[in-house]
Amino acid sequence: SAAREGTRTDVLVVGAGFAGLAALAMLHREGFDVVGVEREHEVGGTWYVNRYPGLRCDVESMHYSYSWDDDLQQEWTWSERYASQPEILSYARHVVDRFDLRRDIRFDTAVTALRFDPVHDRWAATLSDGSTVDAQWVVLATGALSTPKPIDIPGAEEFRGEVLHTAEWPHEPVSFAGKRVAVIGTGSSGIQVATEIAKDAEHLYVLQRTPSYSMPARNRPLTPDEVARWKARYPDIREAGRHSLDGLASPMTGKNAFEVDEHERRARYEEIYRAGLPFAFFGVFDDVLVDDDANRSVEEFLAEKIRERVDDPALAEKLIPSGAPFGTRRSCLDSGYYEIFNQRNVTLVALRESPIVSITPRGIDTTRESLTVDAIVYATGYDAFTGTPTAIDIVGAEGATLAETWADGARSYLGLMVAGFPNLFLVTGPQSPSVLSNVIVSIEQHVEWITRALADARRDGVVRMEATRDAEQEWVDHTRAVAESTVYRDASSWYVGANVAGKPRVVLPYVGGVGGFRERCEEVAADGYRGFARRVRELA
Ligand code: NA7
Repeated sequence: SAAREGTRTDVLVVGAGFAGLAALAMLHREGFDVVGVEREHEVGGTWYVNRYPGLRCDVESMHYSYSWDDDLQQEWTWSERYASQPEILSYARHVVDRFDLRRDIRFDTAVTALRFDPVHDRWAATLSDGSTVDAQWVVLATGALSTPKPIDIPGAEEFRGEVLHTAEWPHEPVSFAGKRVAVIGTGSSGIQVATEIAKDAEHLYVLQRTPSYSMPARNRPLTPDEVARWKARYPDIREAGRHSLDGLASPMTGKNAFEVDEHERRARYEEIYRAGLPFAFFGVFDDVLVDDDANRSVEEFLAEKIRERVDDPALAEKLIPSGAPFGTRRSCLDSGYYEIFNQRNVTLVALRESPIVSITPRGIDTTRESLTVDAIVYATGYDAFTGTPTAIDIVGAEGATLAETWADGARSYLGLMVAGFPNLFLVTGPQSPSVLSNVIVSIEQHVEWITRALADARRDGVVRMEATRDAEQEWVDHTRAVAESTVYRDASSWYVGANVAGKPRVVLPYVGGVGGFRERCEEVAADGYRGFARRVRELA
């Protein structure tokens, strides 16, 4: 509409997922004028577009929720230990309504271009409906896993049956009863969706290139008592999470794996496994993510568990990961995944032994066989961290696009800003802990920091803020050094961009933990935003 053309605002927030909603709410509370833009029809981000059967979060629901408003956390009640997608989406809707954020958001609208105007120190945004927004600040709350990786299998467009992607699931229910189905991919999405499809499909082929470690979620309804106990301790639980390695404050022994005897080591692993807490393996011993032998002790434990769950020993071996250290590929939570391979209607297709040659009109040809299927479900993952921001035509202060700036690998200062792109903030950006933590804790920390930076800028008359090249380089070097000192040096997953052809290898998440990262961010802010150039408005 005409009224919308040329909107002027303090802050443009791109995306209305969990990061965008937090940004809208906190900036609002701080008195900023905010415009939110969301390409989908509803809030929720990944929890809106991902709606495949079996989808659950791998962080416990009591942790996977905002902590910045005590009334909110006290009044909302999760029904299950690990929330399903519909319940997480209801929570996002509840938040948007409770804080009256909906009227600030333009739905079904994408930001297609962002141009920085160095004369006025403002961003000009072009939206997909042709309108424009002129904003002093931009917050890219576009998610770390929000652009599916392009389908890179020859012949994919030839297939005449039903085609589904876990990240673009239809709104109408999909029935697999009586169908022959192929699921391609065995990351979190593939494992969850295959487990559900195995219940109805006439036949399910699980096409596995790289196996993941998975463990039972032990999901169950939460009892009113345990919810009440948890809520009573919420302030302490949240505070502990904020200063921990993983945002969850999973218990840590403070010892190295081989400082304890085998009996005790196993007992610890059993405890974590029985509790269904995948993140707890990372810090149970100080050296699990650092020392190869310590790491292998977790792998051996989990491999044994897989062997216990699969009847056919030869098949079990194919389902056990090898090659990349535990933790360098996302470990998964499942609700009966390995057991589906004991069913007669499920076949594992090990692509390491027989790679896909091409997709055909009727199915999938591997080097060994032709599979005829009615439906193909792609669970092939994302162009993580960089896919969504580089799809927007963003031109910074010196005329370079963000895509050009990141051509040799994504870089940022503290995951928050990119040198050359003043007044543009990222949430869960590259080199922030984000996906290696309870992402809600990371989101809150980033958004709180950004909100305070903007409030301080307003107070100080700062109109332009940007990361210096030196500070950015130092942070990139630091994050690389931290990664090199851990098993992440041997990662070959989307954590390092290895899943997308031609993507430069950079350790994308900061592996040093959320607590240390928070401290660093606090220090920087307290030290006059060290490493950021802040320019004060010139008075005429
Ligand atoms: P992931 O974890 O990236 O998994 C994608 C899977 O798809 C993985 O097993 C890939 O195997 C497989 N894949 C990708 N392309 C192909 C081709 N061409 N052929 C065969 N197999 C392929 O994505 P998810 O959606 O499961 O999970 C993403 C995150 O969302 C997850 O970590 C949670 O944080 C939530 P590969 O490893 O490349 O051999």
